[in-house]
Amino acid sequence: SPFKNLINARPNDQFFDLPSLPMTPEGIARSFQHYYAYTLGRDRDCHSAYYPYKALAISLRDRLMERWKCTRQAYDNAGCKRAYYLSLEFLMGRTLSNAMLNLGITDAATQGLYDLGIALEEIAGNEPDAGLGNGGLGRLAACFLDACATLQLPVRGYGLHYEYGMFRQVIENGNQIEEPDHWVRDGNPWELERPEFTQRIQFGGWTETHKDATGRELVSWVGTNDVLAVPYDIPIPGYHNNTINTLRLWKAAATDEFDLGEFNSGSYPESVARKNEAEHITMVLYPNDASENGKELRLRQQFFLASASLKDVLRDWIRLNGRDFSQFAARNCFQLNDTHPAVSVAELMRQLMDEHGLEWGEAWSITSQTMAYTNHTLLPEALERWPVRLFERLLPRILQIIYEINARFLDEVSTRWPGDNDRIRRMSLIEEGHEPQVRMAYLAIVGSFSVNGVAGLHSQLLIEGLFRDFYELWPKKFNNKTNGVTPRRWLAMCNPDLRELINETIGTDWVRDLDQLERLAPYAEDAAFRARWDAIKQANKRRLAETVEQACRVTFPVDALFNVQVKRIHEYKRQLLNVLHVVHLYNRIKRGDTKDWTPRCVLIGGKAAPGYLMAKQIIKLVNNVARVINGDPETEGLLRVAFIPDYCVSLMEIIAPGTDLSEQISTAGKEASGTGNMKFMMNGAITIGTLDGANIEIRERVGEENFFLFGLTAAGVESRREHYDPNGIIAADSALLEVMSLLESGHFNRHEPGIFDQIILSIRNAHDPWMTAADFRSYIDTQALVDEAYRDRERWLRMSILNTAYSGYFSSDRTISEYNRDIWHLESVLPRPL
Ligand code: T68
Repeated sequence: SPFKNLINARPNDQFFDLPSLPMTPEGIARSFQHYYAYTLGRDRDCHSAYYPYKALAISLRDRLMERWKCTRQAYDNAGCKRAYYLSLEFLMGRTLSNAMLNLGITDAATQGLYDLGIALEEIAGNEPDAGLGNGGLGRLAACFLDACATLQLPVRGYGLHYEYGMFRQVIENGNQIEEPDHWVRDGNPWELERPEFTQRIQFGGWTETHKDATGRELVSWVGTNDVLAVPYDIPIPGYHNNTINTLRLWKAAATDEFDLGEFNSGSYPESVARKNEAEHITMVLYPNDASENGKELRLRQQFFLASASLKDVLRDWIRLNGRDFSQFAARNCFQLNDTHPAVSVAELMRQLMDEHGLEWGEAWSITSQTMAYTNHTLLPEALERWPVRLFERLLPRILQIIYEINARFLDEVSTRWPGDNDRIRRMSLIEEGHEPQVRMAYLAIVGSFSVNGVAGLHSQLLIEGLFRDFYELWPKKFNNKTNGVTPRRWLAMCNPDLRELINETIGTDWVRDLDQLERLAPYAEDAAFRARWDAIKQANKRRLAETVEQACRVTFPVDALFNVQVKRIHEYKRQLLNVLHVVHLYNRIKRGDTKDWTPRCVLIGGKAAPGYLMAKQIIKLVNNVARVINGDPETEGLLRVAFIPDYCVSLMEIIAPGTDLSEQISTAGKEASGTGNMKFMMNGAITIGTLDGANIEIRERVGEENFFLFGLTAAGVESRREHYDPNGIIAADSALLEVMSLLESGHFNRHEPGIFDQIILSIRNAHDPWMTAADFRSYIDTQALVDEAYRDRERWLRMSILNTAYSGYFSSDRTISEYNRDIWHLESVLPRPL
């Protein structure tokens, strides 16, 4: 595989020697002391733990800077092809520990600080998460950047510098409260402001057409309200290889032009206050993970990212190559992370034609050979459509171009299928109707040379369903790229004890060649190895139990089965099914049916979109069920339930290593891939899951005997819909009937009558799209098999070891090398010291 070549082509394992910035304990301690005292101006009287964090962060940043510059220069000198990952979200989490790991100075820094009487772990916990994403899609972008840098690929991320990231979730009386996350309030040592690369972005106005000397029609977009885009660069270090790639985040700023009329009429303060409007564009991340809200500000964000990033790339092209664009398509590629940046298709056309003088044909050939689109969902409510009217007002020139793309595209369709008007209506970029809308997914498909899904089943369902017409027209455009996660953060960094055991057993190369974990498989049969594996899992469970105790005031005994479901709260992910099982276990305890009982601790966490009422009620239900169960003396030593507030990247770093059983229980056909499933697997958790998303591939790799499968298949779900009878199912299954009766009796909402009525109705609804009742029996029977397996300690440990051993495929290095092999066609470039 080309992946192997990329790894073998990476000879400079030695870090550059930068004598003024030693990577030794003494060198790091000296930097640390210097920044603490002289840059931050703190001394021993300062008790805030934030400043030691900041002093260490700046010390590390120094050691990134020179390598960062060398990487940039190496790319420029190589004149290589480059790719750009365009995403409205990058869920980076914390940077410090990851930077230390990738720079190979974790031990030196730990020692250097220790010599000053400081514990590194205490410092690292003071870094706020960079929560510039909702969930899987945003975190995938972050894992991809890590893999690109590790594979030394010239890839730059482009995103938005939100002032407020994903809201902080607080639980009050069992309800979710959202609090703003002003993550940069105390400054961000990891970003470098680059005002010299500021771009000017247009909004509003109108278009004017005129002819040049040769009689060619030129369009200008005039009368616009412009906003400045100021870039902030964040370094992305590769693993032990001197490469530092860049994530460039754009922040909106007002121009210094004031409305003259207002200025002269004495409204100076009002005129200055108008600056706010411009700066609002990057104020806040939209917290919806699976539905479009259609807000104008969101479209502004999308265009702002597209326009600024494309201008930046074209400016760079001209700097290095002059105004000849003939080789542009051969040397650039834009990967669109879902349709959120899809307006890039029309904006690149506009810049090439209106700003750089290319003809339509040349511009289209460049655009359609450089854009590639990744789809992350099949849920219809998540598919973006923007009202034509909004485009007309906000982006009039872009709308013209979309119309022209559509006209030419529909010509192609009617040539291929003459007279098939129904097909033309279905495939049009414009959905007609009372309020005509632009279909962003179709714009992305028409404008791209590659369209991919994120797991095998998902990619298959895309071409059979949602994108079927387009697949018939262009079958070769469509491909699959099964997701992956970075083993640096999600194993080597978050599970240091396991890392050391693996290093001792199979050496250290696995960190960038994760397939090597397979060499652990034979050790599943080694009792001494299993004992060490067990001890590490126990220690990680202790750490997780402490976190749960602190956050939820619930005690998790570490010998119990730790059963975890953490992810955004959504009906299709079926946290509700998990709760039904918990209530079923509670029923069994109350009934005295506790022979051969396996003690269980159930942990659920995740955020609900603020406007998603059903998801918020599910959170409330989990909390109420937890309160009743934990407060009932009969459950002591048998069952514990907790909802952990404010699930985020840094929490997952504690949760994944301490989990025994990973819940991946979405309705089959609905979860595009899942990536949490991969993080749990890497850390030796066993999955209970449906045949959905990447679960299917996980099960294929680890073997069916090491995976707990249950539930309907995607095809089964669809064929079941017509004659789905949840009330019949409930009546015929005494376990489910008892669970429903307990819920319906108000046992979990004694003083809050009616609050769970909607949830109960949804389960009993014959049109329940998520078919919770249909999978209940299979789910609880499979959970019983889990209980049995867990009681056989040695069997469980074998399964755990094999899950880690066969998780290599789910490295984002594998995913990225496939993107590169099939879509980007980049070569690795190695930086050299100057
Ligand atoms: C997720 N999507 C998929 N969307 O649900 C998950 N959506 O199966 C997959 O593993 C992951 O993407 C990575 O491919 C999301 O996370 C969003 O967050 C989102 C955000 C804004 C608008 C729509």
